[in-house]
Amino acid sequence: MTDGGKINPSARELAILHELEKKVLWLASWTIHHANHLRENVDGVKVGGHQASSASLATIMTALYFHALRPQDRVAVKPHASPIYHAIQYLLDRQTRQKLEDFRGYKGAQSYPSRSKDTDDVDFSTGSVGLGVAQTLFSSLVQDYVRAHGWGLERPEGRMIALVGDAELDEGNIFEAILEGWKQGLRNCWWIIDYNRQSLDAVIREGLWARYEALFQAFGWDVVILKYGSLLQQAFREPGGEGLRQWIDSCPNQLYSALVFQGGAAWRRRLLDEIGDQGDVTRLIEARSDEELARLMTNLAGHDLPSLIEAFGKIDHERPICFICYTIKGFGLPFAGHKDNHAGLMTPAQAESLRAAMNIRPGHEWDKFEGLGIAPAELQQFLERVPFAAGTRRHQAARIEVPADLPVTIQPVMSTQAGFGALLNELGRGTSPTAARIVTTSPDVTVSTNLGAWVNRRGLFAREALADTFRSERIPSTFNWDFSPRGQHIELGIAEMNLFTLLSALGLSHAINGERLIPIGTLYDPFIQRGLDALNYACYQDARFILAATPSGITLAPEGGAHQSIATPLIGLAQDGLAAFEPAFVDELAAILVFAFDYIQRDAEGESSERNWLRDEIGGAVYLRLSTRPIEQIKRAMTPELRQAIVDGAYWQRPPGPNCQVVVAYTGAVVPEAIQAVGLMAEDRRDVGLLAVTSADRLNAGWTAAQRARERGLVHARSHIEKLLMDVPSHCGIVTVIDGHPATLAWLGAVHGHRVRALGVEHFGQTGSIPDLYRHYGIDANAIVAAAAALTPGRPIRHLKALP
Ligand SMILES: Cc1ncc(C[n+]2csc(CCOP(=O)(O)OP(=O)(O)O)c2C)c(N)n1
Ligand SMILES: [Mg+2]
Repeated sequence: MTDGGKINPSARELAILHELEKKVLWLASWTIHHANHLRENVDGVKVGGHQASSASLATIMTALYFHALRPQDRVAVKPHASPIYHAIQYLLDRQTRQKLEDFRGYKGAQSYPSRSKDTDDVDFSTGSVGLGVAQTLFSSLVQDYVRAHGWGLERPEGRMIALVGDAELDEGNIFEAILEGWKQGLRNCWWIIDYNRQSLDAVIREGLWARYEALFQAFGWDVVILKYGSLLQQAFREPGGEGLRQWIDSCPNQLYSALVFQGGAAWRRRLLDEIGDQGDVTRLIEARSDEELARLMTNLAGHDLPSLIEAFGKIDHERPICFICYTIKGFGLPFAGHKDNHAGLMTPAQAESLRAAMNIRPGHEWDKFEGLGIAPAELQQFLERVPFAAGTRRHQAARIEVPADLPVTIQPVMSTQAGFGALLNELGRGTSPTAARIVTTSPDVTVSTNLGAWVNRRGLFAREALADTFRSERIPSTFNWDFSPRGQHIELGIAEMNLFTLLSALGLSHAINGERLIPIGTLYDPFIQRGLDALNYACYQDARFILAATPSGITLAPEGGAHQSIATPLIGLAQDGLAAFEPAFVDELAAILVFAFDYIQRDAEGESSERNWLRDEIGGAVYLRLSTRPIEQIKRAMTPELRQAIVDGAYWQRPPGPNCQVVVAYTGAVVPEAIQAVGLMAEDRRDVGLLAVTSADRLNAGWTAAQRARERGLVHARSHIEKLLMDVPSHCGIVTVIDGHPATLAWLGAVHGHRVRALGVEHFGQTGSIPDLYRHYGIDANAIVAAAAALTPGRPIRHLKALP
């Protein structure tokens, strides 16, 4: 049986679908028109890009949502088709009239479908073109992962569907995803290309469809080209029809678009000019009025419900499919086909003529069944039985029990990256629920980010088992590279965009598959920027994952500037939905990881905690910025207070005395320099304090939130950093130091008005040893001492010159 919907709906069902198609186009157009012309528009900003672009998908989305889709299917809708999506949800009683009226306004339906901000069950957010498309592919892989592990088998398998703008395919991340999909045996994924041959600026290149066809086929996809609607197909069967077909096939995109815009009389002139034969072809043309001719010539399959329904219904396999659907941008609207129509808006007069054509009485624009030729009761009954709308779509998944502590043997000298590997190795050894739900992934840097030991224990994931030939041939190798459906590591090719899109899919599994995963992705810290938009996208969708980025900063000194990261701490600070940590010691990392396992599972609505003013109950994703630099570890007991302070973002490694003149605040791998500098200053500056900052991000967020709370009248609100710095005398200076951009910690001075000198890295590194580079960029002990000397009055600090 096919599950793409019945191929042949009854004539009555088809008639209803035709009415809904009209209604969807009307509601979407009115929503946009309303936002532009009718709602008070204080800033004068007009809606761009929605009207023509939405019309292009009205028929395809009608065929899908009201007929072909099932509740288990998940869809990424092309960004500018948002009004169509919201209109469909409105008809299905899942969207309110108020939100349509407020489209693009405060708390209204979102301009681009948003999983986190819209209330009408958006499956995947879109907006930054290309990302939602790739998201469907990775969501299919995650569905396979979940099922291969024996979870969620009681639920039917869904299809992951993307409605793709043709110009979206210019985005490279889509091609990275296609290649990865092929490697991973992609199934159950449909990409429906809205082939309107227009982008934002222009009409697209001729013959792109042929490149797409070859490309998708090369990666194992089925390609279905939907070009002619049923009216055109009938006309081709008439005498002279073949001549018409040949003319259409060789007509340049630009000309076709221009004729669509000009209408019936222009079609007639052009066709008669070019293929008129005083015989069959001429008769075929002349048998139609201008209006009929325009209707015929714009009857592309993407606007033809019977063709679409048949094509979707016919699919009886699970291989990935690319449908190339010919459409007309702005179909059914006055500027259909015009190359400048991307931001085209209907004038009030045009809206009135559309209203007349749709039989909508003034004052009844939002009525669901206004102007339709079928009785409301019958339409309502149909809508109530729409398969897509039956059943739960957004799932819940129970919390996975997480350990209270992570035992690990800490070597006397160890890097945080090695500590991360050791912690996962320990987890991999056990049988805890956490270990069972962890899924790791990495873009070809599994071994070099220390995931090797974990992968050796838990294996690689593939739907088909594949043994490691080196192992079966008994060739010694440190790593066991066996693939199986039970494996818990997804090895990706080198594409950070894919890493983040996969993390986004894994991190939404609880809601999409009803099965919670604990995703951990590793990559080199500098390459976060390579996939940054996808990371931002994952966070915007509220996906939950742990990111271990290592190595970081110029600590990877001999590798040179191309492998060093400067800006990532600021990304950690600024990225919404991502709690960033940069531990210096392995025991701190263990405490943070315990927190992270829980934090990524939280989803309570709630007020900020009065302890740290962070929105901790809401949860989010976690970013760990780690390092390969071996650091002498401190032997200490992990008390509950210390654990809490590490998670809150900072603690005193050496508390400042009452007469403190200098505080050194450090983050991460520069801890030896900070400790050394404090030791050197001890004789010449009183009561020097050493502040360990484990999360500039959380400290900063808590501080901002506490200030806001005070401004709203909660006078007692105090953030963690305010409490920590409370007793530091006002004459004291703070030297901050990080292997990353100095702005990350520079704000610490503003908390209580202390003078600050912020040390860090601002320029591309070069090759060298760590001491070379730390000296060069002024983040070594000498530089810290010099900064402290300049910042605080007192006698010259004696060791300053003595340092190498
Ligand atoms: C990453 C990114 N770059 C640029 C844009 C701006 N933009 C929005 S839509 C669009 C063109 C879309 O053309 P197409 O995908 O063919 O959709 P159509 O409007 O034709 O349906 C562009 C450039 C964006 N949204 N995202
Ligand atoms: Mg287009």
